[in-house]
Amino acid sequence: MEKTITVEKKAPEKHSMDNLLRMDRMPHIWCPGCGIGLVVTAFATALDKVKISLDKTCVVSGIGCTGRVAGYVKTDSFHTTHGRPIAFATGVKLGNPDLKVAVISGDGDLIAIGGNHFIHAARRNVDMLVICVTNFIYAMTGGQVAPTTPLGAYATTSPFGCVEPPFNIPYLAESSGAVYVARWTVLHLRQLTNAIVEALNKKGFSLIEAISPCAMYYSRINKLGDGLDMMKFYHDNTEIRHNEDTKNLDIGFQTKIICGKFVDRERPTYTDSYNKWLDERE
Ligand SMILES: Cc1ncc(C[n+]2csc(CCOP(=O)(O)OP(=O)(O)O)c2C)c(N)n1
Repeated sequence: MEKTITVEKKAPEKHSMDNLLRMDRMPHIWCPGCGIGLVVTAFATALDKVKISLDKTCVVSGIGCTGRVAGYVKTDSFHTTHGRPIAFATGVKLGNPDLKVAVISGDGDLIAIGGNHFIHAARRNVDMLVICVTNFIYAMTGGQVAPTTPLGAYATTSPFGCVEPPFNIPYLAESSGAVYVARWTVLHLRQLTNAIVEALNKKGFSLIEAISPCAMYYSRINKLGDGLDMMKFYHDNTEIRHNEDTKNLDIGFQTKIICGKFVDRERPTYTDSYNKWLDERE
């Protein structure tokens, strides 16, 4: 007699972040050992903790590996042009001030081509959270030198080592007017998540720098091993110094990385100042 085998069809397992991430877009594009996924985890966990309605949240990214984040979060989101996420985010915030606006993008996108938008949004204190994923290189386009590449580090466009001094991003943010400034590596997932929670609860321009391995380009050309080796490096070479003067936060090639919360202050936001000005004219 012929045997009939019945296979029970199992419903696909629900992921714990199903309500926060667009699972239909998985698998994501990031390379093994890349840290951007950890930033997304920290951001999604923070969103869950602050209990802001996803309908009231908007994520904006530029172009680059990090720029892909906007496609994976289950909020309204914009994957904008290279260097312009802060300009788009400013428009979103002014168009609908009730929205919580977060920009998640790369160091090249935000600080090189988008550097002007960064300093002016901080100066105006536009109410938004900017998470800058610093991997020290232009990753998506093949490892060109970035405005964060440490002195002496190799990149495809600096085959003899980078001769340009890199930006100290927390110092740039503070001097431009940011009200909240912190830096964590992706190894510090809990602290990074807590910083995002704090910044989401804050009014004004907040900057969180997330130091993240690029195991494909930065590590390979500089012979730093794989993603795990970079995480071990963070483990052994980071120092937490809350309230450190941001002038002291330069990052050299494979030197100590100082993490912590450096700035937490109040200033009127752009919309506050604008509304006040309008009220006074009426
Ligand atoms: C106007 C414009 N110039 C250049 C590019 C090419 N480009 C795409 S991504 C990128 C660099 C991305 O680097 P970064 O922002 O550091 O992000 P990562 O890929 O490292 O996450 C560049 C130069 C582009 N898409 N548009």
